[in-house]
Amino acid sequence: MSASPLTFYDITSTKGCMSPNTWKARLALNLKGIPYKTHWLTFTEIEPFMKALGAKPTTKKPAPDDAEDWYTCPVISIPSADSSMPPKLIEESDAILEYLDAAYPDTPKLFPAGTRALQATFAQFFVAQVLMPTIQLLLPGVPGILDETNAAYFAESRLKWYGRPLSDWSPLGSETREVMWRTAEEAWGKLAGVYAKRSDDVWLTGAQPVYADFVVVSLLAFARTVIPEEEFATMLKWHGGIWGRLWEASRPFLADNQ
Ligand SMILES: N[C@@H](CCC(=O)N[C@@H](CS)C(=O)NCC(=O)O)C(=O)O
Repeated sequence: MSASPLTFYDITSTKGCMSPNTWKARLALNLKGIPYKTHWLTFTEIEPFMKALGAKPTTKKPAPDDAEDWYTCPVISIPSADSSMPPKLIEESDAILEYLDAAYPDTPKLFPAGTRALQATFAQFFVAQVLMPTIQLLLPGVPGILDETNAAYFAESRLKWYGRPLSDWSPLGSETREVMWRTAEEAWGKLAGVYAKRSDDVWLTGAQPVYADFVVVSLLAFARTVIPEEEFATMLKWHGGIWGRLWEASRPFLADNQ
């Protein structure tokens, strides 16, 4: 491990950190109190920048661009103790969290011993049952927090990949959006049922948040940046205010000014 701070590559917006995947890694760095400095990139800067840095793509782009590599954030760069050696790069949010647990063993654990498989199962449940019914309310808000070039990139790429203009997905004030919110509330209700089984007041496994909690909090953090304030406030009141309490407990880890 090197003494100089690591560099955290994140996506910029008018609301600061916005991406749920970069939030997950940032929440982990903040929880662990690891010094880092953020290098902000716009969406259109990511691919050329990551290629020049020597970072690996994390996946292929969605169809019809699925022959092309997809360079994404977050990525972290850890300076080598020997300054003549290149920094170590870690791409992909889950890989970053696993690395941080291993490289900083004296900090709070995101994967306490024996929980990795169960937490992976939780994450799969969350994506299928909670994120999927919520995401169509969130993604249309992304262009509104980007500059003109990046708003156009985001809207055009998503139209190509998902087949419909983002502006048609869930227009503000529409009946469609109302119905989607009711479906999302039910989906988050299933998650509230899971959280109801924990013994601690807030986090899933005890006094500290773990990976699975940050999977949830990172989607809330994304939602806060891309939906109207009133909608976010309503989410926090659902299911007896459980998400509001989770959000409040997350505040110490939500800074994005490092
Ligand atoms: N599995 C990856 C996914 C990362 C990802 O999809 N990042 C998005 C932001 S949420 C991105 O960088 N997108 C670039 C683009 O849309 O061109 C991870 O967890 O890090």
